[in-house]
Amino acid sequence: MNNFRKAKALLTALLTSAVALGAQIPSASAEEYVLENPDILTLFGDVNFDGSVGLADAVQLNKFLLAENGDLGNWKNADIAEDGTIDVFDLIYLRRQLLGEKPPVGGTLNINVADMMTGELLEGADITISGVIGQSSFPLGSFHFDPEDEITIHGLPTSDKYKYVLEIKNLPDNYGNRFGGWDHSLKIGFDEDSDTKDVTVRMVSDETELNIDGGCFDWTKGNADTSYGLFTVTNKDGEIFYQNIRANDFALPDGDYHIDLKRDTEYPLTFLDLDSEFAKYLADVYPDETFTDQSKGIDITVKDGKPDKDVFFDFGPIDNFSNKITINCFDADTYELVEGAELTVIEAPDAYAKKIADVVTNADDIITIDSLYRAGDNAYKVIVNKVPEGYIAPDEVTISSYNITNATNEIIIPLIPEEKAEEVTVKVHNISNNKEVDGIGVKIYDMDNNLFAEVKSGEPFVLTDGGYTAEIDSDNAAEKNFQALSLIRSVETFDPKYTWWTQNHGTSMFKVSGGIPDHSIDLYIADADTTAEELENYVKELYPTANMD
Ligand SMILES: [Ca+2]
Ligand SMILES: [Ca+2]
Repeated sequence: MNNFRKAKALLTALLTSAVALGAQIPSASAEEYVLENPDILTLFGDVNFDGSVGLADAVQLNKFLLAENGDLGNWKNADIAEDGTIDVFDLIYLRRQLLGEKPPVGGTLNINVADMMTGELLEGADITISGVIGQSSFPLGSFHFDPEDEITIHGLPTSDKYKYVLEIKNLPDNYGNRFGGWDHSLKIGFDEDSDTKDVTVRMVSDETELNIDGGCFDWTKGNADTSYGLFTVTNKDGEIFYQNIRANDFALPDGDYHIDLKRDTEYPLTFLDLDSEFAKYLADVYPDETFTDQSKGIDITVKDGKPDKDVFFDFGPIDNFSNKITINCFDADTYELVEGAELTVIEAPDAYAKKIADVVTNADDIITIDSLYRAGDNAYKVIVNKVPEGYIAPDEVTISSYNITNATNEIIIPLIPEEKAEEVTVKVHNISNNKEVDGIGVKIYDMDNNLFAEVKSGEPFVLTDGGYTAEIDSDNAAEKNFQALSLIRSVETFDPKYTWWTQNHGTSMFKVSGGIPDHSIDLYIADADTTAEELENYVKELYPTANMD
């Protein structure tokens, strides 16, 4: 039991997780792991369990049979005739095999390394090969690929319990960068009816044009995403061209291919089901798109370097999932619902901008709109067409939602009684001379970071209650030969002790409550040619307690 050679265990788990992350497989050292259960067939004839079959194996088997040495490195490997006992017939076969009189028992793996596009065999790759059974793995050796002499391994178990992992350790010249699109490994097994497996590792050179557009398409958000899964690409004979490539653009030579997608996302999404409610919704909002059943993958033909279609897998929400929005339109002073505000709800205002409802608010209920399928940034916009007399309201409110999860997204429209409203003015100061500069573009963002309004410094405007960030439009400032500065003061105390300052992005946070801002909104610029040293002096002069860290 003590002379069992060390082997790797748990490599399967390691490979799986690394592949899922699209990460480079670490070069697992065979010495790091010990195969706890040695009663696993790894290589027919490898009696002493050193990873290869040779004369030493016959010697050890002979000693065992003569009872000179009671140990076998791996008795399963020694049972070449596969009859459950170790006897002289196993030794006879092994001897004849070593003399070339008998073919090796078990399967044969032939490995080539070739360019993806030309099929030309490549020199310079080192490949480490491991066998995997269950959660354990065992090394079969490292090989340098030579185009004159493909890598061949005999004596392998061929049952479907056994898989073989090829890890590419060194890359041929000019195949360094693109190989990152690969998973750095291939996991293969023998076909049921054959004890020979030919594998070509196909590599994409740095210069290869990625001629296939691919990815996943999230139709709830209307955008492509590469993080939702991994492609497996095979040709019509089942040969692997890519085993686990991040769903993105890739390269293929002319031919017929099948592409499957392995889901690799935590998002509550599913492949588009053509019979779902969501599919009917898509047909309505994207009338020019055609959708096909992709549940069994996508077939493409590449001819003259061009595919007959793109490879995008369509995703939608899980069946019976949708979102709803509620619209809460209330008096900012009394918090009571306001009757008679006229609103229009627009879906996907930045994309297909579909009007989904015209509503008039009432004093009894919050408005609810359900069965909504749009997610992402600015999924919905409510345009405030008209409010009862005496109220000031925002022109529109947008809402973003993360995913379609039967969530309720609340749209809040506070109406400010005119007599309660105080006008808000953003002041922009030139720190070089401490004078206010009017007419500088300022963007007002709400707490969800949606652009709420664009104003000019010095010009009064009205804001509904809520938290906001005012930010200098730095392009506009630059056009006027200024640079925007950030002077962030302690938010908790609003003490005029500025904690740090930086160039390029002048921002200030403030809150509006009952139509009244909680503090004056001051932003800072400097003349464009002001040096960093000058700036520091200006800040120290104005604010001696400023912390420059
Ligand atoms: Ca051996
Ligand atoms: Ca036997």
